[in-house]
Amino acid sequence: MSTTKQIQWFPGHMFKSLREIREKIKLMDIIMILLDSRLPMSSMNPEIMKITAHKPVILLFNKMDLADAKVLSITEKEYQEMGYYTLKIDAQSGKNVDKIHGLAREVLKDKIEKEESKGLKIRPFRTMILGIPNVGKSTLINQLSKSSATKTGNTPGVTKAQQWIKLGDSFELLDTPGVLWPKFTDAKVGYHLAITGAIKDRILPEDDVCHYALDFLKSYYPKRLYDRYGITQDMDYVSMLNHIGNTRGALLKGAEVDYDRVYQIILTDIRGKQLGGLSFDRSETL
Ligand SMILES: Nc1nc2c(ncn2[C@@H]2O[C@H](COP(=O)(O)OP(=O)(O)O)[C@@H](O)[C@H]2O)c(=O)[nH]1
Ligand SMILES: [Mg+2]
Repeated sequence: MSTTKQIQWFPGHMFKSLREIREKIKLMDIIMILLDSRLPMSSMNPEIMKITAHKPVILLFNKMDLADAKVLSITEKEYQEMGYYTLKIDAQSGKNVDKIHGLAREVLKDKIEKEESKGLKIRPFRTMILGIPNVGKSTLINQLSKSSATKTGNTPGVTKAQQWIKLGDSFELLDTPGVLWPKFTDAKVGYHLAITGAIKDRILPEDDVCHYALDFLKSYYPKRLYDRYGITQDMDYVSMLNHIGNTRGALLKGAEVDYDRVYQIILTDIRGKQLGGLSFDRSETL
């Protein structure tokens, strides 16, 4: 994948957002980087790893409910070995969101002890929530703001600095977009991003995306593919599409298969977990 293509896909506002992050980073107590659990490598922006190298960071593997738990745990360990604190979450249901503050306290333990020994009261941690488009930033922000035990008034520090948004009692969020572009290693990553909805459907031709998706499922999750659609191993791509179109009634007038609808069926099924938890980033595919 050429650099030109990459820049087309990830337009100016993402570069601007990175610049803003770089400028504001010194104000932060801790940084939250959201990764997509189905793509924990491709959803990590390479620049942000450098920018945050000397800051406390927690990696939140969001959409854990959509990933293949076994593969995810392996990748999580790899990140931990790199020195990252990690947590798997499902921001939509709220699963593990209540553990984020505890993890942040653990990461900031020394600083907290120092402040407490001076008799200082621990204030909410200042943070940024960063991640690629659609990874779940807004969903997490909503969950964290709900998680307040006591919805009391603002602390003076908050009202003074308008750009800080209070997230429950635990965090103050800097009002930056926090949108990063994903890591591109090769064309496969583009397909993974398209399948999971991180890049818009119209960027890559749906036909190619579905072709890739069915081949991928055939290699890594054959039983689930065959069970879901009644497909057999000997079917090639077009036969699979025809089979799905016919059995699902995705037909045009004259009983011709409506391929656009078949693509939608496949992508909607994958994204909606009809084929179970899937992991696209795996050492073999990167
Ligand atoms: N299944 C699942 N869906 C999620 C999760 N978190 C977010 N979503 C969905 O992912 C989509 C994008 O989320 P959003 O918060 O808008 O992403 P943002 O672009 O990073 O702000 C929405 O449809 C959310 O409902 C999660 O943990 N699990
Ligand atoms: Mg958002």
